[in-house]
Amino acid sequence: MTSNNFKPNPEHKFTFGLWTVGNRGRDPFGDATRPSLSPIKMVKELSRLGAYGVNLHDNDLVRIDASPEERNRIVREFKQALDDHGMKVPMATTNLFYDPVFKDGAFTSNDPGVRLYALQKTMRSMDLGAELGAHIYVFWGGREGAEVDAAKDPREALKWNREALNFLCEYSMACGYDYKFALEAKPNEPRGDIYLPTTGAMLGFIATLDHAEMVGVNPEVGHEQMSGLNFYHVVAQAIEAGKLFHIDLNDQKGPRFDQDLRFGSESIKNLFFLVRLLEESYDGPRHFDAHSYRSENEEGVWEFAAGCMRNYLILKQKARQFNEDAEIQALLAEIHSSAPEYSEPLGAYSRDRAEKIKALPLDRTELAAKKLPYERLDQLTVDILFGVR
Ligand code: GLT
Ligand code: MN
Ligand code: MN
Repeated sequence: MTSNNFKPNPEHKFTFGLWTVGNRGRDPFGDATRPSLSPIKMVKELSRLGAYGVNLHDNDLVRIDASPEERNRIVREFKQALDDHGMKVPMATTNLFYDPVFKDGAFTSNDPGVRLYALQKTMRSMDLGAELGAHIYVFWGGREGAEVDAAKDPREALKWNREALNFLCEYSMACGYDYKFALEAKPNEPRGDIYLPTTGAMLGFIATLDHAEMVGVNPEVGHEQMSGLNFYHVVAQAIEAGKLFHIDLNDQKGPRFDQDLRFGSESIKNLFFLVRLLEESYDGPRHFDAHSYRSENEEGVWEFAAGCMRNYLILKQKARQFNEDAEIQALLAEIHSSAPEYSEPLGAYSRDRAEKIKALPLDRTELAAKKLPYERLDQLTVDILFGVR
């Protein structure tokens, strides 16, 4: 199989954050290892590689202290670059974590002045995203957490967070922006603990919002793995709930600090099932929220970006192979088979149905004796992933 089989094009809807390919390799222990790239250059290079678009925080494009004139000039030039290279901005978000003002939270800061500033910054950033054509708005509350639980009541923090999101849903509708909000969870880092630490917690919280229908989730591979969770299961639940509004694809070496590694570089089997699931039941952008190793120069950054897309397309091809494999399909049919009298759907409760179930001659020894050839099934999956089948 030649590499041409895995050539990305805009129909694949691959997107990258400006902060991802723009990552300069800084970490808490070391400074930048590569020079900064302009947003226009990133648009150009990503388009050349076959991406569909770029996503951004307000300050990835417009620095926090920019004058209105400067802001307008930057936006005009950026829009021109998007047009020139046929690139979209499907998602926008707010940087509510970098500036010192957010040192103890944005929407959940103890200080009402900071909470208002966070709201003001978000509304302005939503204006910017709408101007660039975004319809998905991500909320990653990196500073919405605590180290010192004596200082903040988490119930208060949740209420403040809810009030802010309710307000912003109304703002979006009043402006005719047509945004879908996507909430992104992370268990910790940069805070000792971040509130609403998993996508499951986010789903519970969303149900308490005034406009729950406008709000879904933006799960990130590494963030759920930091909590020791199975990302495939996380995403399946979000899809089943009709709440997968966006996705952050990357990779991670186990439950440690957030690594944002190249998609498909580590968790190959789990991401294989993920891609198979996304291809079956998710239509939105495939966004890579990852960055190149700190040891790379600019050339390595484009290698990294191409690698994310390539790995996705390889896994997509493997998913097709899995679905078309006669032996695998026969095994699945065997695994899912059961006596016809037990195969009708459970259906809604009725007294009659309950009585019938209670009277069934279910023999647990017979049920337990059913053969489950999972070893063979899993080995065939591994053979496919290893490329020997
Ligand atoms: C930041 C974070 C990501 C979020 C981005 C959106 S910013 O890089 O690590 O996981 O998705 O705010
Ligand atoms: Mn993310
Ligand atoms: Mn991350």
